Amino acid sequence: MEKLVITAAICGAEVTKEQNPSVPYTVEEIVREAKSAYHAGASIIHLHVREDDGTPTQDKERFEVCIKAIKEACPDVIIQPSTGGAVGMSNEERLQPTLLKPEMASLDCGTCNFGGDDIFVNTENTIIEFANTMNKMGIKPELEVFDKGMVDMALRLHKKGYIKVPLHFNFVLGVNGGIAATPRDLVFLAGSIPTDATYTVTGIGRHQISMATLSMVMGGHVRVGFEDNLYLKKGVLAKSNGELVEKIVRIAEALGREIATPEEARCILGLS
Ligand code: KMH
Ligand code: ZN
Repeated sequence: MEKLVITAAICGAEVTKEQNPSVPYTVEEIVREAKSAYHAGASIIHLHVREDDGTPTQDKERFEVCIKAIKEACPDVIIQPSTGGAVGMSNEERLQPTLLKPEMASLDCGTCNFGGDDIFVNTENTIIEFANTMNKMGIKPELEVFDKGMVDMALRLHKKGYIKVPLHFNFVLGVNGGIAATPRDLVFLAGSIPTDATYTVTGIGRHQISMATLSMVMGGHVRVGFEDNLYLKKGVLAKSNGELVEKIVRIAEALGREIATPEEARCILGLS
């Protein structure tokens, strides 16, 4: 089986230090968390950034400073800024990190409820605008899928020429408003994409490790980290993103799945 690409979503836009004191806000904290994940075996950092007080931001300068600092600490890691940002941000705000021409960026493939009164809005025209921007900047999109219709949207926009091969999906299961984190639903999603596409699996909250394990068995890749889950196990907060990556690496070893280096991840994902 292909080597395992581990993505660490170290920060997110929603989780707070009140929930887990290790959630990073400052540049130093973001670098600390990226480093811990990288040294544990992550080859991709899915990156959101915050103001020092924790407010989520898509500010270009803040991304620039964080990316530079992460690259100094983890020279070969793949950095994948979010273009999802936080619920309620404008498209222009969300697109700012693409100006830095990162290797990859997230491309959210549809609108969904996002818990409580929140709606994460990604209209068809928004997705096309974001895809066009990434094409222009030479950025590989990771196709974020929160529900099955988003796979169909991505495939339709691929057919129309907006999204280029090789396709790489991230199946996010367990958001309040998205597809449930069940084996049946993951098998359904994985069976709905072309056989030459790659995919990563993100299980939300308590589903993080079980969904990741299932993906490893199925031949998919995995994402872990504070953005999606704050606990190492029931009732025990993770001290770092690295601890979550270490747990995945132990399971991968038990399953006989080798871990991809960033260079190997570039090859698997078709990054130049
Ligand atoms: N924070 C969520 C509203 C992405 O990074 O592209 C959106 C999100 C997805 O996290
Ligand atoms: Zn994100």
